[in-house]
Amino acid sequence: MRTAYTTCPLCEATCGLELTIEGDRITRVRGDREDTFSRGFLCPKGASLGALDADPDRLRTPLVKRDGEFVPVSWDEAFALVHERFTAIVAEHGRDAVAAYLGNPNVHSLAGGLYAGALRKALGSRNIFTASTVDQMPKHVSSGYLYGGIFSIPVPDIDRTDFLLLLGADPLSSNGSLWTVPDVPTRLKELRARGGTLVVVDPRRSRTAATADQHLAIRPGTDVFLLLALAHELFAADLVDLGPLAPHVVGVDEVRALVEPFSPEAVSARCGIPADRIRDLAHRFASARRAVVYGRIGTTTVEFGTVASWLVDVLNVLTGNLDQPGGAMFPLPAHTRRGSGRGKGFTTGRWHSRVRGLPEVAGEFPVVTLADEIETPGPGQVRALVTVAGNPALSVPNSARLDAALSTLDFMVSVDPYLNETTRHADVILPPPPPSRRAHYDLAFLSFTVRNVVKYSRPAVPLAPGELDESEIFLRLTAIFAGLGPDADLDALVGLSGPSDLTRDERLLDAKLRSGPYGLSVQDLLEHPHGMDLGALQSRIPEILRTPSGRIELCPDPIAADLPRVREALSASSDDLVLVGRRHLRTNNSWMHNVPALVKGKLCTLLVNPADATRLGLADGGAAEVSSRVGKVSVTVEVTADMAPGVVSMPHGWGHDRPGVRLSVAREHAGVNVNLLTDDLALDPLSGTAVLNGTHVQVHPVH
Ligand SMILES: Nc1nc2c(c(=O)[nH]1)N[C@H]1C(S)=C(S)[C@@H](COP(=O)(O)OP(=O)(O)OC[C@H]3O[C@@H](n4cnc5c(=O)[nH]c(N)nc54)[C@H](O)[C@@H]3O)O[C@H]1N2
Ligand SMILES: Nc1nc2c(c(=O)[nH]1)N[C@H]1C(S)=C(S)[C@@H](COP(=O)(O)OP(=O)(O)OC[C@H]3O[C@@H](n4cnc5c(=O)[nH]c(N)nc54)[C@H](O)[C@@H]3O)O[C@H]1N2
Ligand code: SF4
Ligand SMILES: [Mo]
Repeated sequence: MRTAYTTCPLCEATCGLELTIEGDRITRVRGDREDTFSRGFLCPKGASLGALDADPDRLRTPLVKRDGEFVPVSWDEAFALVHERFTAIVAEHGRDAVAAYLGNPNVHSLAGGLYAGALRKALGSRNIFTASTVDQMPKHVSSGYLYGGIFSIPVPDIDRTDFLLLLGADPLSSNGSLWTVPDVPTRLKELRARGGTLVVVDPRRSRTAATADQHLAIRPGTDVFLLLALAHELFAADLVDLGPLAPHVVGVDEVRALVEPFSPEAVSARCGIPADRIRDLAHRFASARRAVVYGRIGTTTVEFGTVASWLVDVLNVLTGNLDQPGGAMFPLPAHTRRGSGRGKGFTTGRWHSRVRGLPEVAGEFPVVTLADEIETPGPGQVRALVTVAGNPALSVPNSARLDAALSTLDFMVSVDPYLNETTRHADVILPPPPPSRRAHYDLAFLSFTVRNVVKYSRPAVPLAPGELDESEIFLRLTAIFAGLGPDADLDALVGLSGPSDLTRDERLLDAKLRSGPYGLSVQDLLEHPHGMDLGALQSRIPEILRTPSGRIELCPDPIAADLPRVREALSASSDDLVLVGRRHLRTNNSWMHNVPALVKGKLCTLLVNPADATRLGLADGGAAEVSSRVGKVSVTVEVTADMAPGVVSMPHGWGHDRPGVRLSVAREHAGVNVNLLTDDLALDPLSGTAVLNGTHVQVHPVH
């Protein structure tokens, strides 16, 4: 029996875990009380890491489909088949015929962080898709325009703020996103204890909204109008004060002109929030000593996701709260370099998708058009697909269509530990080892931490015979795609030579750390198993900027050009019933429903306001048929006053009853796939991001 320290890879909070290991098994998980950042916090998902690790349904060897049946094969056989089929398809149809879809867990693994870029590059295909376009791409685009870098996303300095305005986020359920904030419950309590204010804007009285000083039940998809009106009021009441940021910002007058038409009175009916409340919120926000606005899923996966994401930062800038303690700040991760304060800036649309002509954004296409590219014949048609850590058959709008399209592919390879709704379509499945058997360093989330921190852990348990580290899987695929074959020298592939005490991944990480702002090494990190605290966040403007002007470009042309569309939508009717999403503390998108402790109770239900339930004839616990332009589902109703009238809510990631899925627990708690209802034609044009909140639906009782 021994103890090992690691970081939880299951969500963005990056909690430190203390694992008890017996033999090769995790027998106990506790929050690491000595962790410099998470201070012992643990949620039910982290607590179930042992069960997840030992899940009997987890694949332990590669699988190859022969005559419709999956059979276990050796790694060499599996890679040889990928090599043969990939080479043949590229020779006949060209590189764009092979698409890739990279899913969410890639940002939680060192392998994904180190090698996903190389894999994309080696594929040489324009048909690159990721979960970003069903998630945070609007924030990347707005940061790209404002600051010149898509990863320059400021986070609320929660520990020092006096006023936190959250829109479309439920961190008490999600534990934070684009905001690495372990133990958010305590941090929110501390905010309130020091006299600070929490305001939550959400059509549902979420867990977070229920603890707030004020909850504004906004009409879905209309945060853009609320944010415009807040900016309007700041200008109208002369509350704009950029403070020390002033010399670093251009475009303030242009923003003033853009927001001019959107007075609180003009937007009030559309948002469902009285004008005096909007005005009052603007004044309280502006007068707080240190204040910050933050928006997440409810502001990104919506019709005006990029404009809303931009406005979040605009409000922080206009009130002098960007880059200031207690405001929205840019972390300085140990593995990155300081910037020069100037750069090339950001553009989209360097190329366009074949079928719908959608612009490339950050090197990828919107995943809502993946089915089009598979279904539509002609040069460049997608005939093969690589998925890594993704479950698009459940996570993408109009997923019935995508699911059907996946079954028509000539070849599909999936890197995934499960035979699930997506990987059942694969010809080859390459399973990575369980969490206890991998090294961990958060290349992605250390850019979003509420303090500058760093931590690295080696695998708690060595690889079992027959297991292959995910880094090795990535690199062998990369070598195949690069034309070097399945047996290429992987060290040479990443530019390493000679012996070392460190692993390949550690050597690459070590180089980044040594040239980073703190001059650290992997050895330093190994000596600090509970992490290193590198201090409170510091101001980074102008060094972090990479815009051509060397300033924050507050009024980017592409965003200004989208404002007429916003203005037009202001007068749209808002009487229809609309559907939004939600998350539960015990879920993780589509893939943790196979852990018995996590699927207890009612999770996949349709939340309906009591007045709507009466009007529609729906009974609590009864069944409802929900239909939209693209599909129809039957789901259990949960009547609750937490839901605003005119809005219904369903979580995503469910629907595990598909044939061939090898998830014995999840099958028993299958739930219903909400993305059978969301629309693949609805997207935010600036970022290509799907509209997952605000889908028009009809709801009828099923008797
Ligand atoms: N427990 C758990 N944690 C997770 C995940 C999970 O599946 N489960 N997933 C992880 C991932 S991938 C992500 S991206 C993050 C997301 O992190 P969050 O954004 O915090 O996620 P949600 O809990 O879905 O909160 C979104 C809230 O937006 C509200 N909402 C819906 N539409 C609108 C709207 O139009 N306007 C406004 N203002 N609000 C709206 C919903 O009611 C919901 O309460 O969570 C991560 N953490
Ligand atoms: N309607 C609606 N749809 C949504 C959302 C919503 O709010 N509403 N949220 C969207 C968001 S924010 C996101 S991020 C996406 C997520 O969408 P995806 O990334 O497509 O899907 P996940 O459900 O995260 O599934 C992750 C997959 O990775 C596998 N996996 C888990 N760990 C590992 C690992 O270590 N290595 C590898 N190789 N594979 C692993 C799992 O088995 C699973 O197949 O869903 C989106 N879809
Ligand atoms: S909050 Fe996130 S990181 Fe922390 S234990 Fe839970 S799932 Fe893991
Ligand atoms: Mo996400």
